Amino acid sequence: MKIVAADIIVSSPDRNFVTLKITTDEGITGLGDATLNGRELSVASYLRDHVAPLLMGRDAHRIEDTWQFLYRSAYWRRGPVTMAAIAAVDVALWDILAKAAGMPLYQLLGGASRTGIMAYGHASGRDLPELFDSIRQHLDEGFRSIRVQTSVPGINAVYGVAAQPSSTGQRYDYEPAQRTPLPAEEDWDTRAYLRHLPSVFEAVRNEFGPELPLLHDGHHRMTPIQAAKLGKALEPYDLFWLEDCTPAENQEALRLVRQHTTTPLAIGEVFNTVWDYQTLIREQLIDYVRSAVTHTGGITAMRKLLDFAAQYQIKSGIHGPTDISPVGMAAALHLDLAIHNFGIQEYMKHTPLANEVFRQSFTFTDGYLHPGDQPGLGVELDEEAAARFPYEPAYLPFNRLKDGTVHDW
Ligand code: KDG
Ligand code: MG
Repeated sequence: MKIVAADIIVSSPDRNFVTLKITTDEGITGLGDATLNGRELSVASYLRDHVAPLLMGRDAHRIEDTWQFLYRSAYWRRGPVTMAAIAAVDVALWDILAKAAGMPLYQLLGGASRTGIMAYGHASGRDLPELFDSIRQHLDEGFRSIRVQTSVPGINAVYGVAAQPSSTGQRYDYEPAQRTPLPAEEDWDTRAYLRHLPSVFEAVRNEFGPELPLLHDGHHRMTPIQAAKLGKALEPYDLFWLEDCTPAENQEALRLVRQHTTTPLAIGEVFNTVWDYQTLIREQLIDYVRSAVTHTGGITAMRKLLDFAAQYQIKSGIHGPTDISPVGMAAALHLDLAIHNFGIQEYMKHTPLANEVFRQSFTFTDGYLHPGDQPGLGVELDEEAAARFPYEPAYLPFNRLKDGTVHDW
């Protein structure tokens, strides 16, 4: 079965998505998600200009060989653009293989290890009443695990708080990338955040009781000692995880955090290879691997990463915000269902417009996701619908401290 076409489709149904469609001489097509939020066209170009020509005539069955060929023959390794492009090819080839076998992808990955995939939703509020309403709404929608993000007195805009206005005057929502010619500037004050956050978790526990799994995303903003202090302060509220407490490209930083707190730690949505986790996993400095299938080299690489993590009782927590397209989300769900060391899956619903472009077959029932039993990934791309929504430039925001210093966002 030879590859005869590789098309790159850039579409913007409410937000930008980059999709790779590989076609074989047997007429089977496969989809891969190549979306890199705020840098979409660089992956589209990498695929169109440098990868698509190399794929022509290759045997679509040879997934591992194609992965190694794309990784090693570029000479220049790793990085989000390269690894997102390789991931898109990898996922599209797995989609083709599973369609050719007439099976849902998870069957080819070893079959289901569970009946459903526990998912967490994103609750947020500018104050406690708004936050409590948001948690209740998520519980009503069926979520049984909840991420809690909150505004902080003295800070104008904080990542993850849906109802705050964005710089374009729209609801900030869960879609921080804004269609503005320049990245929006937000503000940050770590001391104010560290003072405020434990009181919010105390209030949430008092209102919703001890059972509900609660998560929080620190979004890379703390130094190691600040992260250690926060982890310790949150211990009474029994978090499922504290995510991205430091900018973890410095893996050693997590040693210090770990020495001070038993709050479980999740890290890795900005990582793109197993090498970014080497120290973190070997020294058991984290509890959950947050990589996206789409940013970390696809199913082939994620499987190896999660098998490595499994040797240290570290579990998956695959990245799943709305900048992961329904194609990338489906890939995550097939992997979640098959692996043994599954932890939890992030789930943010895509907008109705995005769902017009991507027809999905995964389900969400009573807190659990399932990828469905269609052959392959179970996602179809409506190319006519995709063409109705051309690319629009959009940037993620960035932070400045009160004195004007640029800070991690
Ligand atoms: O594009 C940036 C988002 O993917 C990121 O901000 C989302 O931190 C995130 C999360 O945990 O979903
Ligand atoms: Mg995150």
